[in-house]
Amino acid sequence: MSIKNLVGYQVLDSRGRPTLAVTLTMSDGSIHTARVPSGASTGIHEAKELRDTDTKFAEKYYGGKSVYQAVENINNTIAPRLKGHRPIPLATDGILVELDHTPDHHILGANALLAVSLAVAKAAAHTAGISLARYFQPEGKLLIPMPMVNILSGGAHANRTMDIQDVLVLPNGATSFAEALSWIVAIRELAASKGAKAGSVTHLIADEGGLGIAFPGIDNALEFVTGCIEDLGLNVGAQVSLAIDVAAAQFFDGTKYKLATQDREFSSEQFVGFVTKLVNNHPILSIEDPFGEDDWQAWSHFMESAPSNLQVLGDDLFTTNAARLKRGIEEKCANAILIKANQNGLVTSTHSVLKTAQANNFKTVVSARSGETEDSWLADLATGWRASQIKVGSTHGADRTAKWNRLLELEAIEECEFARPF
Ligand code: 2PG
Ligand code: MG
Repeated sequence: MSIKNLVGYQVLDSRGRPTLAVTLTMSDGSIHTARVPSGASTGIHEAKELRDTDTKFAEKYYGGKSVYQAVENINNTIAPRLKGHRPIPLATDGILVELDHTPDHHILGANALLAVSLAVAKAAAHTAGISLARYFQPEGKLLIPMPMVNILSGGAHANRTMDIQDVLVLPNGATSFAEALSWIVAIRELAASKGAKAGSVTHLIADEGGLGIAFPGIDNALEFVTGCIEDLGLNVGAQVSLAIDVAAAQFFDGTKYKLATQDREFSSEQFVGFVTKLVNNHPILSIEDPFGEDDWQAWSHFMESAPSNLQVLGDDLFTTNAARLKRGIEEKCANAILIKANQNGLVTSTHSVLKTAQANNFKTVVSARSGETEDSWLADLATGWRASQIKVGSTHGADRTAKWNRLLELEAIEECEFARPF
């Protein structure tokens, strides 16, 4: 079976902004569509997402955010080159790299490359007669990753109601994905009703489906979520723990960390102290991006005294980039990596970064973006790649539930086990 046709076009993401889709038709008539996500708190070292800011396509209605240039790159440059090829991700991704060999894929756009790369992966799984998850792990039990789920949103995802971006929960004591999800839904429901009783607006949801409740300080937000877990009779620590995405690059100006809601600022060294106190005072099992994306020293300094069971997770720090991960491993800056395919640009090279992390005993957390679509490939990749965790935002919004529901489906229909990384 070979690729008969490939068509790129613009669709909308969960924020109502343009993003890219590709529909690939195979010689057997089967059709495979993939849609790419888009971040808001993007790291500066991410692969280049092509938007029509200055191109001939820029038009006022989408405020420079349209992706027609990337569409043209798919239809005029990539499609003619891939037609007739068999859908073999390593080979076709190799052709994509030949067409745009720049490290950040700024010529054709990482969004254009990823849409094609994903559509080919789906076609490859179809050709093999198996699910996309199975395609990456043909034998043995699949590993359903542990969900890390957003309860409270702040930062760039919720009009900066909190300085940090997310307070999340990790159902580390759950024995199945279905059980984990049931706990999380209960926590989020209780958080919404407690927040509403305290006078907050909780029926409006943030970019990733979380609650944008304003708290005077980070400690208050963490205590609030801990209280919700306790009120449900769940054991804090043994069954459910906290995780946070500080997204510190959003408030680090290269010299100072500035917490605007508290009107406080910290030097890099002082912020290491602040973060250390936070993780010691709360049941936090995972902390993401506690420091700026190029403040490598703060990361390694923090790691020296961080609790040994704490997951220190690099998102903007690593941007799913092999060279940055290598440096992080060498300098002992973290012990886990967030994996986002669109930070990298290709399915196979994203997988390769994840495998390097696994080989170096880093935990891997496959993650959605704050701008998502109803596509569910992320669930299959995370499962087929044996990632230890998956982060998709909260439990509200079809863009989020598409992934959770696909994981429930995989758990029901495939031979699976549930990841217990902690
Ligand atoms: C993050 C992601 C998802 P964004 O920082 O981890 O929560 O946000 O997609 O906006 O970069
Ligand atoms: Mg992040």
